[in-house]
Amino acid sequence: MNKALLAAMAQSVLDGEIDDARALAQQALDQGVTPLEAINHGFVRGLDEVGEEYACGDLFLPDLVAAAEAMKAALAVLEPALQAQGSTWNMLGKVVIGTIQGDIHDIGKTLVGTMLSANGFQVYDLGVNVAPEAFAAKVREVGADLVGVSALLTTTMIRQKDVIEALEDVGLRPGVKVMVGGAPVTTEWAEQIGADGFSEDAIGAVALARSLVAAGQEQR
Ligand code: B1M
Repeated sequence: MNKALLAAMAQSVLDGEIDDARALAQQALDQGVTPLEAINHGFVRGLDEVGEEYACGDLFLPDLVAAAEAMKAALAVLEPALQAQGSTWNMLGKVVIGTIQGDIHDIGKTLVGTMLSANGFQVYDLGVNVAPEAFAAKVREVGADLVGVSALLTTTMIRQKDVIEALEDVGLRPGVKVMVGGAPVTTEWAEQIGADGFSEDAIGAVALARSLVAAGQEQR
């Protein structure tokens, strides 16, 4: 793996340099670096550092915004390649995914959605700031097998529970499985709120989605 290239990717996010991030993403693809390597070992490291410096008070909100814009520029180049790497199309199940109400972080959620889609799931991405009732309505509309609820804030993860309640209120549980994720979310939290599973990253989310959907289909 090209360490200098990966370090430059992280730095482009840290500096909020959109053009650099885009060019480095393309350079990675040209050099045969896989999109996931570039994301996880390059660009995300920059975001993590921004997050740490923000928490210490060394960086401020505009820095977070600039870093996110650089990250998105890189993802715009890498996501089509990620999609193209997916296995041959085989509809494994329907997934409704979104970031919970009150939360506008969408980079991780979108990555999870892209990976699910690349691996054969039909994905309905509701975006960010999604009300629990909107998750339930979409599940009913499309006949989804699985709901994925992302949360990046300790103040919003508590609302993941409301999605489960919204599904129960309209009689869609336990037929529809619920997967939760996002930086503050843990296995213990998932168990506490009655979710069916938690994954800490996008690759794990694909494996989890496969097993949850298969279990749901067996139960029917
Ligand atoms: Co925000 N922010 N932010 N922010 N931000 C964090 C989360 C924070 C940890 C930074 C910090 O203080 N160190 C902190 C949260 C503290 C806490 O609650 N404990 C924080 C804060 C405080 C805030 C604001 C409140 C700041 C303010 O306004 N004062 C504000 C909140 C706005 C709101 O949502 N209401 C805010 C705003 C923003 C921006 C808009 C500027 C921007 C987001 C832009 C965007 O998403 N379009 C932003 C960013 C960029 C971050 C950090 C730096 C990076 C997040 C990110 O995209 N990571 C973040 C610090 C950090 O996490 N290092 C931070 C990369 C991404 C690939 O990882 O999202 O974790 P992640 O997703 C992973 C896994 O978690 C998992 O898979 C993904 C891929 O591996 N995963 C799932 C995610 N969802 C999943 C769903 C699944 C399964 C797995 O199943 C359904």
